Amino acid sequence: MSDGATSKAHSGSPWQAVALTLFPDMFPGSLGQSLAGQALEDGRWTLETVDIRGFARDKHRTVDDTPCGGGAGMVMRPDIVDLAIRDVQDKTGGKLPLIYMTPRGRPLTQNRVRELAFGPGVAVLCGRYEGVDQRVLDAHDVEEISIGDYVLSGGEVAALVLMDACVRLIPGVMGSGRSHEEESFEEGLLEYPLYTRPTEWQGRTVPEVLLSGHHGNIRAWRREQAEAVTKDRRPDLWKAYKAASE
Ligand code: 6GU
Repeated sequence: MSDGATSKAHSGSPWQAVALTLFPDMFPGSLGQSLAGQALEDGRWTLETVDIRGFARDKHRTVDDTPCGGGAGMVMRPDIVDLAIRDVQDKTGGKLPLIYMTPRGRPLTQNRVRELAFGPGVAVLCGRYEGVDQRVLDAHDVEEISIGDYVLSGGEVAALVLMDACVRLIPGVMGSGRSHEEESFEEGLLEYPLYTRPTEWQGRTVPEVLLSGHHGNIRAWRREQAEAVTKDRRPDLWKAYKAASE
């Protein structure tokens, strides 16, 4: 592949990910492996970390303090986080959307992933402790995103999730796999079940239709299966799908 590798949307400069974190060694983590890792090596996207602790100036390099009003845990200081954000903005020309990973954020969706993947990249602030002082989030108009209704020990793993979801959409990263259009969520349905050889395994067979070679029947069967599993497991998605198809 030569030319199609770089889309117009990326206009020459590769998709850029920046993580602002107290644990830079957690990157690239899983993104250094497999297709994302190969694409990183190939220069289809870039990843930089900014160590927030590098902006602490006291001798103990303090980045947090106790919550105003009391309560458990510690809060990341606005002045330190602000310096890290300004450093990223200086280095990137301020063109990257700034995202803070937090369970308080709006839920991440494939639609938002697609928008971010086709933009210049992302700068992702990873919180530790109880979180970040709200004033620095307000001052920089930060977008707060959650990856689900459970609590992680910090934003780094969530940032890896967000970046993974984006990077796989960058042209050339997924190789010669199937188009994104037919996969889960792109149509608002969960995926149909998958089978491969052997056609009989421990007395379990592959659904006959998948071995029939009749592509119309296969498509119809997969659609039925996708609808059934979505209806059963995700009434929220099912409702939206029904509303959209009316
Ligand atoms: Cl984005 N961050 C953290 N720290 N915990 C989470 C989360 C994000 N999404 C769900 N739990």
